[in-house]
Amino acid sequence: MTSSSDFQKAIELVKKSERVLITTHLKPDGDACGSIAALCELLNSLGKKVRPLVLSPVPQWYAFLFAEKVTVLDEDVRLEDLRAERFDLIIIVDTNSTSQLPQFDEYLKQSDAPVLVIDHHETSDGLGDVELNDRSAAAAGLIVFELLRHAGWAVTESIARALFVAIATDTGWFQFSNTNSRTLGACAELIDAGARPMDIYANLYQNFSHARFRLMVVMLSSLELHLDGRYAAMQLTQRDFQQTGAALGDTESLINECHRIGTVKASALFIEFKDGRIRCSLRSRGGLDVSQIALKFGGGGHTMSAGTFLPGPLENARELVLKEMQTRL
Ligand SMILES: [Mn+2]
Repeated sequence: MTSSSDFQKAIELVKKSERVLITTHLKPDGDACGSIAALCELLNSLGKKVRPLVLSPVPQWYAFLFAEKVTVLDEDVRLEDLRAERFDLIIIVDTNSTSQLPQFDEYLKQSDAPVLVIDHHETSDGLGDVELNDRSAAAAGLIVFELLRHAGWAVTESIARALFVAIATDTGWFQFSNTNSRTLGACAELIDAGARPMDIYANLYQNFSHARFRLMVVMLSSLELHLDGRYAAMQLTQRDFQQTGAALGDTESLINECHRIGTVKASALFIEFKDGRIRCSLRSRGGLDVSQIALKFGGGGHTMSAGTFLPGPLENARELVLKEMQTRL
């Protein structure tokens, strides 16, 4: 849990700021998008100028959280433009790792604005002047919610919806072990504040494009089971993206599908990037700490959900992870 004095420091930082830049990790997920959307609305209501920034595009199924398209670094804005805007507060949500902030870490080094980090990951590079680091929080959005409660700032209907998305997605719609009374208690309050779970569920999970569904079918047909069915490996090549018409962001959470197989304790999804690197996402049912495997290759994450980059080609990356699974599972 975050200490009262840390909340107080964060509140002071926010209160004295005027121009705030908010960002998050590469490949923003529901927690990242929900937390940014909630903080933007909050800061606007407090009379601040807010600039949300993502390092790769917001997936289309989180677009409903934002009134306007969120600025993407390098696509819509360059680092030089950001420097010219002279922010007096930088907020980083859902990560505290330079490896998750490509290019933006350069900007951070040259900026003298104070940094507020709101994060719940195990790995930390200590990027913040003030940090709300709470590893027991199910989502960064839960810490944002507790910050608002602590400060007495209003939880409006759209803030409630955004924070519900953050918590619901980071708990796998309340399936993971981080679903507890603290998580559900916060969600109950968010529902009272206007979040509508049925609408949110439809927006998040019944909203596939046909291209994304085709990509899922291709991914599922690549499935291989190893170690008596305990380890499931799947892959997606650049060709798969071209043939299905899907984008990289369309892969989010698809890996979880193979955990419907009863024997599967851990899984990996290998995605071939344009530059030849392989992005490996890892999941476990909890018996194996997959963040240890990710860490070994320079990545990070949580016990049940982690990721890393691996050298290509695909077969090489798959072999590296299979060896790890053989010794650990
Ligand atoms: Mn998160």
